[in-house]
Amino acid sequence: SRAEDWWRDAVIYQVYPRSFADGDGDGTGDLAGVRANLPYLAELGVDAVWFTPWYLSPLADGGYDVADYRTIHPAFGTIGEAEKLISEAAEFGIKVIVDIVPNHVSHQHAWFRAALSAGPGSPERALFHFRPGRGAHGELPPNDWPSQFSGGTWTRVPDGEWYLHLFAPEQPDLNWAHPEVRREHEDVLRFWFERGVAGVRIDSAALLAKAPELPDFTEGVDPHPYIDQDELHGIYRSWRAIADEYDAVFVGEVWLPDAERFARYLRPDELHTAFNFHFLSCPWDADRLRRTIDDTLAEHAPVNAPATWVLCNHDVTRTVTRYGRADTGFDFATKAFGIPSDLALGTRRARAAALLTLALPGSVYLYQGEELGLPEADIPRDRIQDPMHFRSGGTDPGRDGCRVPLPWVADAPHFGFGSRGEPWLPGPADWAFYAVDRQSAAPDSMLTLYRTALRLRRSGAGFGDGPMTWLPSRDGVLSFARGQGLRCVVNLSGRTVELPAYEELILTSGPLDEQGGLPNDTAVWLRT
Ligand code: TEU
Repeated sequence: SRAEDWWRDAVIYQVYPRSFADGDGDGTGDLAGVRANLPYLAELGVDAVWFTPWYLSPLADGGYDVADYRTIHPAFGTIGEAEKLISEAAEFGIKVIVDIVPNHVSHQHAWFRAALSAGPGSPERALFHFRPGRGAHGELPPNDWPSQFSGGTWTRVPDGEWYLHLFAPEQPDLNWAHPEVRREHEDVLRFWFERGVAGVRIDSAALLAKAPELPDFTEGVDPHPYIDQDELHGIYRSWRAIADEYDAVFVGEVWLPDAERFARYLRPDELHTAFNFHFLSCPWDADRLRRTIDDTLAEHAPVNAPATWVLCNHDVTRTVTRYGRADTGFDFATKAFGIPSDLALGTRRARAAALLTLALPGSVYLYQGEELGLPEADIPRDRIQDPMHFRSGGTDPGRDGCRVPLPWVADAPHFGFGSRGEPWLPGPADWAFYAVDRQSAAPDSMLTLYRTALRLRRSGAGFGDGPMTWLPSRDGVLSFARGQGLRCVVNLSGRTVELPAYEELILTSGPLDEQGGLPNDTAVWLRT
């Protein structure tokens, strides 16, 4: 592959700026905190950093409610500081990816405020989906669309009209049939490409276009009125032309169960890559993992797009907690309080999963704290901030448990996060064990495992993009070969298994037994 195709086998680290590091001590993570820790990211060995939204926002949905794309949230920093960060990161060989949320804006965005005051029938309202209600007095929502969060998708304004929001009411959906919406987003892309970003993550990428009449949704409706509309491809083709001018890449949050429909976005004139959510939601089971890996590679091969491997992000239960549960798969619908998890078991599996994902062909996304093996945190109910919690009527804990401040220093207030007072979201009091300084010094820590694995991967050892071949193995064991005699073996069989003959033992996720056998829930990298 061409040298500039860095993204085909990149390891990309997701920063949730609010919780990464608090540089100015005000309780909220910020760009100063990221800049101060660029050496940490460089030592970890990542190729790029993806920042979840860092723009001006009332933070009704953690910044996925953008009030102005050309302003950094003042709690995080300034545009000047973002520019500095981008160039300082480049000095460490780290690229920057920003997050664009084209489906909706904040209700505080200038466009929506203007639409509210301009009233029904105005050109300002045409940028959104405003409609009269149904029922004798317009008291019923204009259609029956289900929300991506719990609760309805329509909110009524004082003059009687309703507006559409697939997510929270603070996130009005834009009307992508409007040329001004397209023009503005093309400008926003250029704004960030001009500032040196190497790529853009596209939020909710398959949701922006809506069937023009906003027809009712009924179970099994085909085509779906707002997922995966054909118009999207024209939008992304015009975006791609802009990205190509700057050699920038896209990663789409394209959550589609159908492999063929998914692959239609991954084209030389559309998106370079998209997140692989099948892998993220796959249970810890050898057959299921193998099938998911095969399906993923099969759907990417015809379009020559690299696969992406994701175990975790800011929306889902932390990996070690999920893998320590009886049900290790991830289902958006079954989040609840108090699901028991065996963290020792989950950690063992997460370590094995790290070696598995980093050995697969394609790019890998790491979510901040994954390299520390952080579990999902319990947030006291009165401190929960995620709208998903409130919109579920309080039954769903929401996503804050994976968004707490990172622990940096074991023996410092708030584990060295940097806040002088209380951080915006409380972290567990017993996380000294997970702190970066403790883990840096410990040869058997999760951080050391990630640092070692990423260094090996970067050294051109033979992992990254390129073919993989499954090797014969016992039931419950995943064994595959990569270039240069590399082999990855993952044992999920429930008992210790013998390793195949090898020349060099490169890395193990846990100690082998006395006879050199591979214990259950561990993985190795070998050279044969
Ligand atoms: O998520 C889109 C999406 O489909 C998720 O809402 C998912 O269904 C949900 O988070 C279940 O956990 C993106 C962002 O990643 C998410 O943080 C935002 O809340 C959402 O868009 C709205 O912008």
